[in-house]
Amino acid sequence: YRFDSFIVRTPSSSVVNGLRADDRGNPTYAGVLAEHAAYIHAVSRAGVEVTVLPPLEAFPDSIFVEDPALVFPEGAILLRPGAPTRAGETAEIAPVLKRLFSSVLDLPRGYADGGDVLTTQNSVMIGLSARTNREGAEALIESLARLGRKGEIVETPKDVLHFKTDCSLLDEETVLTTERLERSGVFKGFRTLLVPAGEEAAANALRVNDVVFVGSDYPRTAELLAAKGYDVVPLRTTEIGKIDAGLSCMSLRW
Ligand code: CIR
Repeated sequence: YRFDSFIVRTPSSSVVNGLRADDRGNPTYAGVLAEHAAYIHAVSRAGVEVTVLPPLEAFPDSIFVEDPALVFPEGAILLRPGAPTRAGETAEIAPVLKRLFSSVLDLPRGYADGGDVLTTQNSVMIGLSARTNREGAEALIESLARLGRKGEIVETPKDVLHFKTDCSLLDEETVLTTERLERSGVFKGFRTLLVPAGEEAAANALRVNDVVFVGSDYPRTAELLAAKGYDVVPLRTTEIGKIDAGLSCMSLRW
């Protein structure tokens, strides 16, 4: 959760057509732009340098740069997003990563979305989901090994978009998660904090250096984290939430 650098991508006007499981109406373009701008401002204040990539009209979900790649201080891995409309995002981010990282690997087969990947100190958890299949997860373990990282395959709760939709790392020992994911037992060895019932979407929080960003629609989660001693900063995710996104999705971090 200690980061120096972020990559984000400016939303294109096509973002209003982003993928979603349940249609609660399109987000507004102005609203997404405002949430994105506030995110850049807030993470910059948390002490990271932000590279802002240009919008891509052809890819409505390309604002969610977390999904087509994985980054570590020691190198990057280009992924193969599981949604057909997002597959082309990898080729768009590849040249940027090749400029910034000396080692950039390709996922050789299968499908994997970065939203399914939780990096902790000792391992990289890869959640199987509708976007990440076993073939992709196994291939990713091989790529991670080439970067000196250990990968492990875990399950994402049914009907949850991504593994990280339901969890985020608060510090080396602590994970914020939902009751349904914690029940699966994946976080053995971690201290877990559960988001209050009704605030499941708050589990996709984002720890950056000394602060924890939490969706501003989830006051009870913010209160819980503040009571545990975290420095909580609320960020609006109302519009991006309509296309199933949270705070981690909008950046690549290392
Ligand atoms: C999608 O369905 O792919 C986008 N509408 C949302 C992606 C959110 N990304 C993430 O959780 N890493």
